[in-house]
Amino acid sequence: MCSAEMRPAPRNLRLHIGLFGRRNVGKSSLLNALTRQQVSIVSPQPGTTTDPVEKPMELVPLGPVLFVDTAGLDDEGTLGEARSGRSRAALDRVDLAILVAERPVGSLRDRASRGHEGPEHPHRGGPQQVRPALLEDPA
Ligand SMILES: Nc1nc2c(ncn2[C@@H]2O[C@H](COP(=O)(O)OP(=O)(O)OP(=O)(O)O)[C@@H](O)[C@H]2O)c(=O)[nH]1
Ligand SMILES: [Mg+2]
Repeated sequence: MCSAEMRPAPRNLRLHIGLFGRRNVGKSSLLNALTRQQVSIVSPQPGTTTDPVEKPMELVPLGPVLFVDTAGLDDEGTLGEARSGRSRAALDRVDLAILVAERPVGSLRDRASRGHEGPEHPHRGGPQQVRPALLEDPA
């Protein structure tokens, strides 16, 4: 039998952290990197995430959190507007919103690191390493 200390924190006691942004900017990839799990489906197809995806985690040193991955705020059409409406509703609910955005193509940093050649990825400055430092074991 679990002691009281072993029970997961109730949902309403967790810090709710939402990931928001346009379609295909890497919201789900960031969630998977932060949790080091395949929580959300990632694909090059814009509009892959539809309903909000929730993942409870113990985040050092914050404690119990609930990550919320969302559909793109720029989704279009009847279904797309329903999806982005759910994202906006999630934006109203969360305690902390992380805006995920693309690095502008041709930024000074890209140009410096690529010898003024264009980026390999049409929308981004190339692969970037996401370091989930907060999830590291305290040492
Ligand atoms: N080059 C590069 N590609 C990335 C990066 N992050 C994500 N991707 C790629 O971008 C595409 C979209 O990634 P997702 O994580 O599904 O993006 P999303 O914002 O969740 O997309 P939707 O759910 O459609 O709104 C995938 O092909 C990823 O592999 C990055 O930092 N650099
Ligand atoms: Mg997604």
